[in-house]
Amino acid sequence: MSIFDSHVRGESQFIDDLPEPRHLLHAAVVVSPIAHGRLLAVDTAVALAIEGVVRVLTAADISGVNQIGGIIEDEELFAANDLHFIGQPVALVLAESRRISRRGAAAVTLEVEEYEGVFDPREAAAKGLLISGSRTINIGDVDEAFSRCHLVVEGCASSGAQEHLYLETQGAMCLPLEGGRFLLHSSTQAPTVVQRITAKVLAVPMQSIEVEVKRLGGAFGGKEDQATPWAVMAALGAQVSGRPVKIVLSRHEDLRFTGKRHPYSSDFKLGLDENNVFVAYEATLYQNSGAAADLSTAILERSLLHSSNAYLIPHVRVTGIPCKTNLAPNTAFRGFGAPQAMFVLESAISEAANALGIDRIEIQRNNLLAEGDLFPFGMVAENPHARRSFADLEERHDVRGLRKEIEDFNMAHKLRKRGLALMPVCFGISFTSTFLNQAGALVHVYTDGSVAVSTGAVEMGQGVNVKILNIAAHELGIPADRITVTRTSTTTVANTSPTAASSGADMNGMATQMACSAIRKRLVDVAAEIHGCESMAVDIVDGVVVVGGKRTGTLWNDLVWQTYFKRINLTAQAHYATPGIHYDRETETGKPFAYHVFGAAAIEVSIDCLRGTYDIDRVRIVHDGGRSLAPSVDRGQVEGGVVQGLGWMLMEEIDWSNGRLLADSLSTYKIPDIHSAPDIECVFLDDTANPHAVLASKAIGEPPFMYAIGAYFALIDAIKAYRPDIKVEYEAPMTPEKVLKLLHG
Ligand code: LUZ
Ligand code: MOS
Repeated sequence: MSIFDSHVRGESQFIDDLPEPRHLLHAAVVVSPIAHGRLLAVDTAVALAIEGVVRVLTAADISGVNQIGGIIEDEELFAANDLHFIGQPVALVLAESRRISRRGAAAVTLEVEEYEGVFDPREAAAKGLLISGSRTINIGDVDEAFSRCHLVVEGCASSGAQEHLYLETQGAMCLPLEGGRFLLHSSTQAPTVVQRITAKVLAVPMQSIEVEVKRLGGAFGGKEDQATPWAVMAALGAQVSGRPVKIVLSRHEDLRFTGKRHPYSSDFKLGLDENNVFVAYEATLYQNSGAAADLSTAILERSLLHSSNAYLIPHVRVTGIPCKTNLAPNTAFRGFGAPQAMFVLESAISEAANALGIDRIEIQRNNLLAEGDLFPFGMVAENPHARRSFADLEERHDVRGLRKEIEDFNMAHKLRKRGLALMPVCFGISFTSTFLNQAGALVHVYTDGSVAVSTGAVEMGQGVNVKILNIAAHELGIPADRITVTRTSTTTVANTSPTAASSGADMNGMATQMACSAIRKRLVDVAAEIHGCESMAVDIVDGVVVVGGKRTGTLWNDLVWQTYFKRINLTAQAHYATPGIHYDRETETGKPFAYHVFGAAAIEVSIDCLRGTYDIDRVRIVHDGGRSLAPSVDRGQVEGGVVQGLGWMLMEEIDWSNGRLLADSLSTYKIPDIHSAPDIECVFLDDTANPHAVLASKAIGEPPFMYAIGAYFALIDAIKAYRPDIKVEYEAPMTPEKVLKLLHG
């Protein structure tokens, strides 16, 4: 039995599947039609005349503050005066049915004055349009170091946006309760954020808002911050109307209204010595943040902290600039700024390899982190498996032999060329905002021996509940089928961090283990009393009390009942705060991460030189996964992460025309499907028990995404086999159209 069985049977409920309460109102959003300008008037008369339209809410209906910005207070729930992007919410239509609410929204007319918009991050930076100040991490003496380099290469690299395309679109349903309280079902990764912002907008205390999350139909970062506005709107509608309100975005709305992965445009300069060892690296990252901060500053911080990836570079200066443009605020997406920064360095490595006329792999292998090396922010690399995973990968798949085989193939074939690239990954685990690294769990053992575990973690298909279940079963010594992991609720576990930063199982799992351990201790003491022995001699294995290594006749259920009978607490709450992490934003130094995840991938591609089409033939990975809490879940995360990364690097092209999203439906926006999912094989390094996470495990969610960066460079490798002297602009995604232009342009 897996907790995903209900998915297969179609029984899993998402927001739009919840039973609809009586008197439910449906809400639809009215948005800005222009990218930049002023809102002069909102005319709701025609909409209100439609039968079934109940109310139209605007900024004027907000009893608290019209402000939903989390890190920086720069984002209104409903635009009051100024319009900053196409798709920015202006009003909310409440109606008796979803269809009528949409008709009502279409009937609201906005009178606007349009201004020129800014869409390019470099243009925004030149005009001083920033979300907040730029930041620079710095180690060594970069200027001096460049002056003594054997080779210095410079260039630009840019990577595009990416749509999250979670299967379940954004949505929420709010039920007004008695006493001015609200029950808010939200498809969010961050129930506490939704609770806090809703309370602020509604001008009620947080205790009056109960946010409940059963599961999400995918999120990928897209519901870390951007599930909030819709939840707040549903709650505001419930507060104003006194009726339950549901809002669920259509796919088309979701694509147009919500932010994406941040596009970055960057300058790089990389210096090497005569042994091809990195000496100095300088980069400026222009982040296209969109029209409001959202999580952009945190994402930029993670970019800076991953700008040297798995490499040792002694002299580094990297500056990140969060540029304010008239696009929907861009937001968290698996990798959280790290992929963008890693792409820049890999582009620089490519330039260096070109200049030297050698394989990129020679440079990569030469510069991987070793024990005790320093990251540019002063953290010491501890147990870095960068060299080991890279070497293991090269050996296991005979990369030298493979290179030769590819060269032979390319000599023998004129119109089909193969390419190869390797990609090492080093990803820091912990929220870069240290205070977010805390989690909670509440565990109840009931008198029939069944167990309910609640944590702050949100299940979004990543399998965190399976892991928590396994941890509880392990700690209590009972079969997993005696345990259930309940919904996530701000009433059972309070003040939670978003389920994000790959840390959901690490932190909530640790809290679960602590709570289970406390209950187990009480049970063991009772068992010792029953059997007249020391607690030390007692164990619980497979639901049976074991004394001195021998199974007794006392079963888990008896033990639980006897413990209850003795009036001993069968509930425990625990709080976990990741120890030993800190970061100083003044000096840009510290130990922001509990540990790093390492690994390496080899990606093989082949291109059709007449058409520009290509195949990803093979992805081979060696991944440092610690001791897995759920091996099939981890394998799934690696495979899914790689395929999602391939989408970003290769095929998902997002463009805007004057701020209007061009590919705004699934007929024009294409993500990898089963046919474009390559043959992926992942070997997990053994004996890499991690001392910094629960049961020696390692976080899995985000790191594999970045292996896919190798595919971009494998394609360049293949293109160069056809046109050796081609000058490449490092602009991702590498669509077949771009490949064709490079081959024949
Ligand atoms: N979210 C966040 C994240 O708020 N802080 C982080 O450091 C982070 N990292 C990865 C993904 N989401
Ligand atoms: Mo995130 S990108 O919500 O872990």
